[in-house]
Amino acid sequence: MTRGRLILFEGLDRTGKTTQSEALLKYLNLQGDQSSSSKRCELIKFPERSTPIGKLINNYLVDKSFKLPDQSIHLLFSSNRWELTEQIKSSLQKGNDVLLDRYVFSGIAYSLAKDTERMDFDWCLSPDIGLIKPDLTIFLTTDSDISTSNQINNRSGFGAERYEKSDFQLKVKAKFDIVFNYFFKDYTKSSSATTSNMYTSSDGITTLLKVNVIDKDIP
Ligand code: 2DT
Repeated sequence: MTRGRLILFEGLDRTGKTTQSEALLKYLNLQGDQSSSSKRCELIKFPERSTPIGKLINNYLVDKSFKLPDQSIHLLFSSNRWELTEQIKSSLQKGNDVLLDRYVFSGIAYSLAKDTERMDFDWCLSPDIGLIKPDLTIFLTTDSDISTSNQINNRSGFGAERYEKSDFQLKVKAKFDIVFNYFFKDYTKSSSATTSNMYTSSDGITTLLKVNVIDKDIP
């Protein structure tokens, strides 16, 4: 049996990762039904908040008075990915496709954006070393010409959780560039917006889609 595909949606908050991954999930599952195979596609959203570690992460995100060192929360996010690794592998081995909403790249970009002393790129990557690598990564971002701060900020519900502040999001955007330049050979070339890789959602936010096959392995 051929192994299923691991497809990752990455990006800043409110750029449509959840909308797009759910749409693809629906599409792939409909296709599965038509081909009378028993293959199913599943979607895993990181952080996966229902696990023991996920519950801790959720507390940290929703309760801004919940204090944890930056290093500890970084390791918890990575640990949460490890918690799900056997499940992901077993689904792929059954031939099922697995879609991910955030993964290693969010882990590195959000932690780097905190500018914590001695938490550099290598430090941030190291707990994720050995995780299964995605076959395809779809990165959703806002075009650099767009004033992301106001657009993202005006989206409904934005601001309720930790990290949902426009100045922090701008820092994360810059760190995602560093992360993607490291992992994807053609990242810079694919970064300019054309009508074919942009879409505008119902609330008028323009998102830029960058589709990349990972170049360097997560070591
Ligand atoms: P959602 O809004 O997508 O639920 O994410 N985050 C996520 C990290 O800082 N490190 C990670 O490894 C992951 C997966 C991004 C909640 C927040 O958690 C951040 C936003």
